[in-house]
Amino acid sequence: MLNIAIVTAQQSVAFHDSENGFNFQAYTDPSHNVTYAAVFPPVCANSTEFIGEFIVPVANKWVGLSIGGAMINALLLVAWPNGNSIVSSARIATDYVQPTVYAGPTLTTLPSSHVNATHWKWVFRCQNCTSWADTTGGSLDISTTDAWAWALSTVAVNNPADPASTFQEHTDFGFWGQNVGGAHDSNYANYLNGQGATATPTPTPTAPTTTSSPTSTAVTNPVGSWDYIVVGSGAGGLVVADRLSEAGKKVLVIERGGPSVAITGGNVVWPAAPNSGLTRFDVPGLFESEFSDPNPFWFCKDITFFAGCLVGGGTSVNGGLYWFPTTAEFATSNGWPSNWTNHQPYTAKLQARLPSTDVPSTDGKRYLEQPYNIVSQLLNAQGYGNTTINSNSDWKDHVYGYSAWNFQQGLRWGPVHTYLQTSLARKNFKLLINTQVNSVVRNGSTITGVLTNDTSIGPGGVVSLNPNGRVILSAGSFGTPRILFQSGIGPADMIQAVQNSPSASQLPPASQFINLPVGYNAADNPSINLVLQHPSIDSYDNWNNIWTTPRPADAAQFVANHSGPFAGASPKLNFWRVYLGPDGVQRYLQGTVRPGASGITTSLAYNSSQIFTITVYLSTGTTSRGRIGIDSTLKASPIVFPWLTDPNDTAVLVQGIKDIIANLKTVPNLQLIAPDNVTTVESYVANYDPSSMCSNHWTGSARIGSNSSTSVVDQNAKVWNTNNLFVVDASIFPGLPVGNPQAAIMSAAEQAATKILALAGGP
Ligand code: 6FA
Repeated sequence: MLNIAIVTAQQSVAFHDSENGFNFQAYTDPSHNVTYAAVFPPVCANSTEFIGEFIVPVANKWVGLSIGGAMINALLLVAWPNGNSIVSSARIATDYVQPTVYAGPTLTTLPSSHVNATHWKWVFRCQNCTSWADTTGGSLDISTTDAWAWALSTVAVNNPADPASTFQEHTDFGFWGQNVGGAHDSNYANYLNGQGATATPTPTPTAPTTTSSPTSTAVTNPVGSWDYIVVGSGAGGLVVADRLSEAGKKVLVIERGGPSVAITGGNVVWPAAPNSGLTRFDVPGLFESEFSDPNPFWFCKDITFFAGCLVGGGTSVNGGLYWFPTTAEFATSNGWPSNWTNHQPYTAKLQARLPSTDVPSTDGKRYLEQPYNIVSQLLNAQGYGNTTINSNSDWKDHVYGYSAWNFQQGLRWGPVHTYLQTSLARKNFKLLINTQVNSVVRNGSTITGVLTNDTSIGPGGVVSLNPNGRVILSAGSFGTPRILFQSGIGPADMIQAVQNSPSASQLPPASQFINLPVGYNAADNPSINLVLQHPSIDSYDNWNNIWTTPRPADAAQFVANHSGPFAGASPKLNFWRVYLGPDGVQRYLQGTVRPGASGITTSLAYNSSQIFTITVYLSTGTTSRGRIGIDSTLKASPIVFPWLTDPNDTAVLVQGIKDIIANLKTVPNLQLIAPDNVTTVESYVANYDPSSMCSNHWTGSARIGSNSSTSVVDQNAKVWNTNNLFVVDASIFPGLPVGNPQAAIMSAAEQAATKILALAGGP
């Protein structure tokens, strides 16, 4: 018997197919009991495909799906059984007549498809399926809930063996809302390899509703009770936890993920260096390999964008770019309260613990620097100066330099090798891994502990605070809002989503809900890739196969002494320029240059071994904002995309790109590949898939501010209307940093630790 989600509303819901292990958004039409399901790759994967599934009672002889929500001028997929196999085709109709076969998409039937006595099931990969070209053309908005339509017939097609078969008009049809925005899954590549997820993404409630008093859960708790519980071991969490434990406080860090770099017990060893103990996360040059692996367990599976779910959080998976913050990014004009603008002492503390380098290889040499040489010629002619990026942080106008990282000794270093190590050396500090915090336990405005998914660590999975203790959420821009929502803190529609989820029973009584704008003000740097070609470039095989079959000499060099191309990540040069937008607001344009490219759309021929990419970002001053939320499976996603929602941002980005490529012809043999020579910058930006503008630099979803209607935390990073709940991570940032944000987040965490320790009433 098939495990079919029974859906009665005209809206898709999360559906785990226990036969193949795929997690879908699915709709079951109640009159024919046909299920239509779809799952998409992570949004940032810049993909145009999805996996679909039809589960069909045999009475229905053919079934069709319109991902445009109508019969005409939309991509139609139609399938039927033929013996024990499924026959399918993509179609298009420009009128209410027989749809014709449409050549654009590539349909591949996946192995879990079958036909049996009661049902036929078609599981398929649909490539080149998010837009279509007919008389009008159309596309799917992958960020939201789209109108989809089904059609079916109880009359068989005329020639079942022929994918192009004609058939009679459908005997029934209908419509529903397909939640595409919530259907992006970081497990997608696994699904293509036939590996399903072992469970639904829905967190299993593990404890009863609890609004217990501070003393009721503390007695027998095996992990004890704590002065401070820090949730999340990323950029914010590790820094704040170290400073609190340094001050003698008893500190527990709870991290949902497992080990990362070798020093944390990570054992995903690079196949090219099997005896080295070096993991994927230790070797800086393996960064690009994270995005093509079929089993990226390091990315959170319940967030539709890339986010690190392992010890170190984003700092264990990121590109390592590391820029000490500017005065402008902590300015009141960027939304910070005035008591936060003096970031320098905290940045100095960070710098002392975690210095930067722009020569990461231990032999003191730079590698793969050809794109630096090309782009520096362009920028010099545009009046740019050259600097050591972190030697003069405030110089961020008409300036470029070698990429700076927080790598040391040729390895990924970050807060895991520094702050975490000093913390672990203290008896008053503990790191609990593979443990997820679902919510905080509270009596009204007083937090008494956290509710985890591990009942072995305390009664009902609860870990308690000591008297006057405090909880600090450092679970990141998606993770922190989700914990707040599950704790009854946030806008009504998000708490409603929790009420509709399996975690509903864990919410406090409605009388204790705290209405705050959690999830609003979300930001991420809009970014656009330019791809160029020059004969001097080594594209490094576009970073393909570096995990399985790296260039042998380079792998051997790295293993020998942590030197060579693998001692650095892919970026080679970064640049900045300030622009005044049409609205009079100052915005920073930032660029990152790296050998190689991926996902190129161009009409020009090119040599893939000679290409490089300039990614152009908007940073501090960007005014576009989105919203982060959850659905009833508690999956987190940007429910409103944050890129270029303000045309003033678009205008600056367009101008910035035009300026960068203005003098291309001054560098002999330099050629722009994407956009190609028939595409204007305006149309390149206008037609750029918004989801591909993602930079993984999310901020703002629990922003700091001066009142509880426009912000989530106060000037001490304490959640409004609570007594002892704090947020210290990227989510408190009111405006975007000047680019890659990890140094700014760690500086802010240094500052937050000082403020929290100084705040009266604590443990
Ligand atoms: N930032 C940079 O500055 N330079 C870069 O080169 C750079 N590159 C990337 C990048 O290539 C990728 C793919 C990603 C995902 C991010 C990049 N970033 C870069 C951004 C940077 O890493 C993030 O901005 C930064 O790490 C954010 O710091 P936060 O402290 O706000 O959050 P984290 O994601 O680091 O940590 C959250 C932790 O909480 C994770 O370990 C997570 O597993 C844990 N967590 C979440 N929910 C939890 C729960 N319910 N219970 C327990 N733990 C939880």
